[in-house]
Amino acid sequence: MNTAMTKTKSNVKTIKIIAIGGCGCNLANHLHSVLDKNLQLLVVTFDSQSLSRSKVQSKILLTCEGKGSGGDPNVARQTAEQSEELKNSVKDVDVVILVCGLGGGTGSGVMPHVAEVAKEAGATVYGIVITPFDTDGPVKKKNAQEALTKLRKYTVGLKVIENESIHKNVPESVGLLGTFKKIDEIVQAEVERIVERV
Ligand SMILES: Nc1nc2c(ncn2[C@@H]2O[C@H](COP(=O)(O)OP(=O)(O)OP(=O)(O)O)[C@@H](O)[C@H]2O)c(=O)[nH]1
Ligand SMILES: [Mg+2]
Repeated sequence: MNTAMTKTKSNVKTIKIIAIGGCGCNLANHLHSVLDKNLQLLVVTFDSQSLSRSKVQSKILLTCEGKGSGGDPNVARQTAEQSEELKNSVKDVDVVILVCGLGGGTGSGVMPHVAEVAKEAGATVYGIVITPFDTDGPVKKKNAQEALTKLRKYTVGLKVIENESIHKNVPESVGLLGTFKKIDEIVQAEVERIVERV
């Protein structure tokens, strides 16, 4: 291999987008349909139905004695910590972009763990997160806040998109689906911005 080729190869960064939990799976379906097919996309969740419906090819199913997280970030995190598949998924990746909705068990528990492991493995880690609606209640809000605090330690950039404020700013006629569509587009733009920059 000549020097020019070596140089070119070493400049190419491997980028992996990892979408976690129910919201992550939904966002990943949108990203799959719009992003450059060369970008690696992985979905991680406890819900086998969401995974089998997902158009994304790389999938990791987390299992905790056949149950889900029960909405508990600690249960989700402990399950994720035992997954060799998840640990291996961030090896030899230069840039990891993590995407999820915070507030439930899976996203709030698993994303900080993956961020930590990816950083330890040498990756530059970005996060894109959706925060709960007011109607999701105080437990989900607390889960989200705690996850955000952890994520700030492991990410070089953390984009926080608030379901509540986006919902307030879209016309009432578009409803919840319109809000989710708008958020899909914001997440897409953020991924594209990161990919362009690295
Ligand atoms: N914008 C948007 N927000 C979503 C979507 N699905 C869920 N959410 C929000 O994301 C947050 C987390 O929800 P989920 O992703 O369903 O939760 P999870 O991470 O799967 O956690 P558990 O199911 O409790 O293990 C909630 O606060 C929801 O309001 C979606 O498709 N789009
Ligand atoms: Mg879920």
